[in-house]
Amino acid sequence: QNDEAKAVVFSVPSYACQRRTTLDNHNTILTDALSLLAEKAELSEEDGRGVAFRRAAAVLKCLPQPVTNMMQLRGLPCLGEHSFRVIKDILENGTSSEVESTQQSERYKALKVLTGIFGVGAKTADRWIRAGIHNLRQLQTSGQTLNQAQRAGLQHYDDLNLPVTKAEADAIGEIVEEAVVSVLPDAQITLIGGFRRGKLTGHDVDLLITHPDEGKEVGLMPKVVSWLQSKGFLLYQKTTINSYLESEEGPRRPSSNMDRFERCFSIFKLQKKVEAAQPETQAENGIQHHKSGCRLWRAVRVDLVVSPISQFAFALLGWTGSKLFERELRRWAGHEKAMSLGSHALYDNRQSRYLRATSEEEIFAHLGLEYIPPSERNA
Ligand code: 8DG
Ligand code: MN
Ligand code: MN
Repeated sequence: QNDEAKAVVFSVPSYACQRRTTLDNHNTILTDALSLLAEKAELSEEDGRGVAFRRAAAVLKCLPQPVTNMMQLRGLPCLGEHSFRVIKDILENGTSSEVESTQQSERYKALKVLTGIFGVGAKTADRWIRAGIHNLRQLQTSGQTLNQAQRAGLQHYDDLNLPVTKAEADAIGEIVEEAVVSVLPDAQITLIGGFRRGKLTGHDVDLLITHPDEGKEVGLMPKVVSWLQSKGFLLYQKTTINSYLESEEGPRRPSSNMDRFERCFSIFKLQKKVEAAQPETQAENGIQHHKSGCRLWRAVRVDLVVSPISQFAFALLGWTGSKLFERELRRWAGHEKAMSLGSHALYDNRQSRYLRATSEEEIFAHLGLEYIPPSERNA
């Protein structure tokens, strides 16, 4: 057939960690649709279905050109019947009826608004919806009790749903660096998460802290948090202390996704860069107002993690993402290599021992994978 002869056929390995996925996505119309269906599944706690759509979207993200013909999908991995149907719908009609009806559904809209509150997951949102709560106004007048995270999330709702820019991430990085170095000189901080993969915006700022001397990093997080708090940089924080070293049995096989680092989930108060053209004015009541009437700061979600240097490479790899890339790395390790990969260590089940690594390159080598740099982990 003529169509078939013209169609470019792609060849793609089946694990996302075997592929190079840059931010240069040639199939955003298709991947946005599949990602929305993945999100709908995740919000409905259908995780298996969610992963299936994420995997399908990831395959299309790494293709070198736009898909124009269903024939081009022959031989591609991870595309199930459902994903095929969605793609076909878009190629033939320019839009997917399932995506359209999802976007118009009251339940989906409510789930999006409510889980857009920091500290609110799918379970809580579902409970509220069943209580007739579909928006923020209804939540505020409902008398539902909110925990501290959710109260902060509601208070800073607009700011936290505004993308964080790279410039803002760098500004936060400098503040955290000042805090860290003032309580522990020679400590090192690294920007991780989406910004390390080259994204220009993100939903938060992720930072990894370590120290070249093993053990020096113990107890660092509470000190950093106190410093930040004393300078008024924190609108909210929740710190969890490392239980990995403290566990009585000593280091064990890392359980897939569990994290035992010192961590801090926080909301920063970030001073905005004031444009020279808009000088501050002094109002009669003595309160400083900005000429334009807008606030001089914004709230930003920040995740801090502290790792001992011996686990740094694993933490770096585990926190750089993307989430699907991480999931696929662990699946590859388990299914193809009989190894357990976590953000602390890599365990070889056949040799019954941990495999050491001081760089991400070494971890990929242990796993028998070609090295994929952060900018190509955007699966
Ligand atoms: P974004 O913020 O721009 O939306 O994207 P991102 O930076 O890729 O996403 P993220 O939600 O900030 O997550 C960054 C990485 O951190 C991602 O690979 C997943 C990983 N991560 C968590 N929570 C945990 C956790 O509890 N343990 C471990 N090991 N990793 C985690 O988000
Ligand atoms: Mn992030
Ligand atoms: Mn994060």
